Amino acid sequence: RLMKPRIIVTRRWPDAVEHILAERFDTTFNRGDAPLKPIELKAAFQAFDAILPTVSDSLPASLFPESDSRTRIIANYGVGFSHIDIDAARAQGIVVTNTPGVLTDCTADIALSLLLAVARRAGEGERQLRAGEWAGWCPTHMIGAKVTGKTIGIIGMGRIGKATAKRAHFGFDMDVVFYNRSKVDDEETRAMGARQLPTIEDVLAEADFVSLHCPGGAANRHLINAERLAAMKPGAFLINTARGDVVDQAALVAALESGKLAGAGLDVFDGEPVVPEGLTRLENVVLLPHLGSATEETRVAMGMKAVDNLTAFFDGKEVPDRVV
Ligand code: 8YV
Repeated sequence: RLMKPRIIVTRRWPDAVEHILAERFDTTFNRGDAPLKPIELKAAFQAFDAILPTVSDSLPASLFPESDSRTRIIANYGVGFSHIDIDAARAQGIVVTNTPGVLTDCTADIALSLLLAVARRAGEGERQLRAGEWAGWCPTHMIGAKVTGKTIGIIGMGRIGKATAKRAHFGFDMDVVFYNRSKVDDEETRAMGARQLPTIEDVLAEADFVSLHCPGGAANRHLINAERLAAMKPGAFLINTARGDVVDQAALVAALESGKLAGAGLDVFDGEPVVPEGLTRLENVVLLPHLGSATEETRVAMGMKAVDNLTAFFDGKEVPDRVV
């Protein structure tokens, strides 16, 4: 190539990856603390050959150009891409890539962290201690729910669902039941100590902990609604490290307030970074600011995947993690 492709990086990436991007491409970095505004993203389609967005850059159809997009590839930093209208991308012949695989372990670790923290009241206990309100050890102080030996129900048995199932089964001796749109290989299911059930309701009926690992977006919007929350076992817990829109948050608050659910552990929210007051005022929830993939190793590996996708694309080679 004669000219380096012009690309825009919408948020601050790990230094190691930014260096490589700056070397290989004519790179514009957003140095502000805030995400780009919709109008800036819209303009980016005319000014850049590639856009490298994150989950905080919503790209609905309305931001895509009607024709003559300069942008030919959107290399998403993250595995989930429900913030990008892929039909609009397809219509414009824009390639979309993601970063699968490299964040599986860390996201499953956060799912287990949330599960343990909410069951054993870790957040609540820490708040009490820091507030100087701990009255001392007592046999009946801050009693939580035992995790070991309980049943976890996984909704969406992809890479992260499987990694979560294995941790739960081998680490905490949990029974694993799951729902997945397609059939998971029997041998693989057995190896995880798991059972695939035909419907989401079947999973909800058995699970002490329900952990969500399906994609977000229109197809799964409010998959966990008031009706399904009512179908969960009394005193069960909900864990969400997938996408906020999979859960009807208002219905979740109601189920937590009524005591139907014992608690929830949430890493993702509908309309991030806004978290409704209905959730923040509750004691029986553990709330994290979307930390699933937030480790040095994983964030660098995610960036390197995006670099590989862009490099392959501009070299005219097969693009490894193409979703559109
Ligand atoms: C990222 C995620 O932090 O990969 C995903 O789908 O949710 C997280 O790993 C986020 O998407 C960054 O864009």
